[in-house]
Amino acid sequence: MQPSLSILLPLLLTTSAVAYLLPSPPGHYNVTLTTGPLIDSSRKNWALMVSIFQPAKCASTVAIPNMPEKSAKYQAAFLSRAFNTTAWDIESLFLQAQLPVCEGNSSTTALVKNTPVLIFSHGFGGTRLWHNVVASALASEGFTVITTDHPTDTNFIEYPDGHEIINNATSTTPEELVETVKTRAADASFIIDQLSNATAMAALGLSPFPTDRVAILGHSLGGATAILATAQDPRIRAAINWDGSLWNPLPTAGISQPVSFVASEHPSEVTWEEAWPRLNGPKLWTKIAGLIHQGFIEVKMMLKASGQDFNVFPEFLGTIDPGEMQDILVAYTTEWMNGAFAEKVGGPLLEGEQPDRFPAVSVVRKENY
Ligand SMILES: *[C@@H]1O[C@H](CO)[C@@H](O)[C@H](O)[C@H]1NC(C)=O
Ligand SMILES: *[C@@H]1O[C@H](CO)[C@@H](O)[C@H](O)[C@H]1NC(C)=O
Ligand SMILES: *[C@@H]1O[C@H](CO)[C@@H](O)[C@H](O)[C@H]1NC(C)=O
Ligand SMILES: *[C@@H]1O[C@H](CO)[C@@H](O)[C@H](O)[C@H]1NC(C)=O
Ligand SMILES: CC(=O)N[C@H]1CO[C@H](CO)[C@@H](O)[C@@H]1O
Repeated sequence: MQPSLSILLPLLLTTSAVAYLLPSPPGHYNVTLTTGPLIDSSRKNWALMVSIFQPAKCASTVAIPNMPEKSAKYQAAFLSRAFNTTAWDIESLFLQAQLPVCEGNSSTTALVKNTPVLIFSHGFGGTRLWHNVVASALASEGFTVITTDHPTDTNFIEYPDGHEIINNATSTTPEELVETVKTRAADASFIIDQLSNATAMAALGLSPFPTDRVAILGHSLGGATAILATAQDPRIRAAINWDGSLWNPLPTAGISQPVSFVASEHPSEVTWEEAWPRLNGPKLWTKIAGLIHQGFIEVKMMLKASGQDFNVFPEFLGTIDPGEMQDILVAYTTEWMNGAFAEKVGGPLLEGEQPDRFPAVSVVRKENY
């Protein structure tokens, strides 16, 4: 049942005016964050804004804005429209969120070298900035996590030179989505090209990354992007799709890399059923109770971190505790990547031998490992 607005409003206004800290990454490492553009001159200077989360050991962390101010304001207005409410003080929620990171340039910060890489692709009309906390959590497990915008459809992109891209599309056709996913998959392959390019990395103040252990993860259309990119680019060694319908046909020969599908509570996914026989490697299809499609966006995590009731709007955000959701996503993603890179997908969690660890997770299908 939807809480009445008169109850909600005073609660939110009293608690959200001060800056608050998002959760520290839970893994073995602290995390540094580098943001900047990667520019593809072969595609008319197509410019991807990326956030690169790297595992590190550091003496102290600093709290930085979770999003630049203009982005925070845009996302707040965007989600107020999407959720059809003005009752929520979502602008303060977004503006006041702080992310704990190591100072990347500090002499007391030691980056972990030669880490595997995970590329993250957001949903249609979303932004990479909706997924900072989970990206940071995954990085703390020992991965370099790169979240990217896609100029095809990211709702708002703020570049360091001050220019912006606004994509305000509210609807699209299946044919357009097929083309969008193709461009997004090319974005992922371009990022992998750039990772080993010392010039491109130096422009971000980074050293090149090894690209022999790269995986891709995405939410919604980003999940479809992950699957197409994996079908096309053999450098990608594992794919994880968070609740994304597939729009593009898979190659007849299928996909050989390990593929994991993570479903929200919505009814059985027809395009996944069709794709399943073409997944030739280890494959796992899980479902998370209490999670709905938009629930992967970190709004509930922000509500919880700022001390507010996070069970507002269950119809938009689901009922699962955001901390529990993140623990599930991080554990399964970490195990899936480590198994893929070791060419030995398995272990108690992925074998379904730890049913009590995450009771919200059920295995729908599992094969080839
Ligand atoms: C948005 O909310 C208003 C008032 O609560 C309602 O009248 C309207 O139908 C809603 N619009 C949509 C698209 O749900
Ligand atoms: C470290 O980087 C931050 C921003 O990333 C900058 O404000 C600060 O001046 C830098 N410190 C040094 C010592 O370079
Ligand atoms: C985006 O679309 C919404 C509703 O369709 C409109 O209210 C809003 O002003 C638009 N924003 C921009 C920046 O064009
Ligand atoms: C490396 O990146 C730079 C800067 O983006 C670009 O000019 C150059 O063509 C790239 N080199 C290769 C081999 O892709
Ligand atoms: C695992 C790790 O390095 N944790 C450190 C992260 O940073 C804080 C300081 O802000 C340390 O207290 C932790 O030990």
